[in-house]
Amino acid sequence: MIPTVLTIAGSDSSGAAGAQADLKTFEAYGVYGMSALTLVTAQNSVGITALQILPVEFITAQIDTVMTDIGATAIKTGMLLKAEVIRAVTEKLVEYTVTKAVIDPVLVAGDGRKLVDEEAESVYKESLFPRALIVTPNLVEAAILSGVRIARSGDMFTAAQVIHDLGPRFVLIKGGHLQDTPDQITDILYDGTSFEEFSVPRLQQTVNPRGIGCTYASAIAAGIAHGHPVPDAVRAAQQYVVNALRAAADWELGKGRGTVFHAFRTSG
Ligand code: PXL
Repeated sequence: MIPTVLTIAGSDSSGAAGAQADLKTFEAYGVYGMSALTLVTAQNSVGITALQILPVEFITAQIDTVMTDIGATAIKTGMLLKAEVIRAVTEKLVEYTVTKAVIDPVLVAGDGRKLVDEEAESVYKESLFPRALIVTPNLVEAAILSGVRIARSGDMFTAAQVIHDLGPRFVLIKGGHLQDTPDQITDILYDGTSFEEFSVPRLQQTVNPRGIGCTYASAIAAGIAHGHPVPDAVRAAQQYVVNALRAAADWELGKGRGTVFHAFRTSG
């Protein structure tokens, strides 16, 4: 049987981030991808010009309709934005006894601007995180969620411990925004007992590309759906993102920021 993965995320009309990035990643990973959209953006390589949040009943209707028929080996969440949506998604994870949930806590936009209010932050921490197999904050999100100021790599360990105490089985903090290692990026994974570090070279040619957070979390979800242990899925996903970035390094799509080529594995 082919593993099935459901993303609960926003739509990016430009195909770089959100549900589009997730579905492309699932396809590249050889899993069957499905989507429950939380919001729709009018977006291009330069930015978002309009955003429409879908009613919570419509979001849960999408989840119910696929879960009661096809089901999902794993679930990944992206932009949920509103407390009531995060609450509803939590209820669905419980209702369908989802054990493989990858929660990408999208709290800030690519430019670091905060997207969610304090209530949404609390619901993430108190309700959704305890149901997560893994949460995948970037550095800015990890600082918000833990209250730890992250100035150097050592601070990532402290933040990971604080976030792990909220209840997820694994915490992955992505170190890409940390500038103390100019030539490499180190992400850290914590399971409540030990830390594992995953390092890759920092690619210089890619200026602030779009969709890598979504792609990374989706690749982890796909790896987990294939039955791989979380640390193996993280290592493979990190390498997948690097390869997908390299494959799109000389693309000229639009006037703004770059993206990744999800299907590099299958391209000729
Ligand atoms: O990368 C975060 C993200 C997630 N989901 C959607 C987005 C973005 C960033 O622009 O548009 C729909």
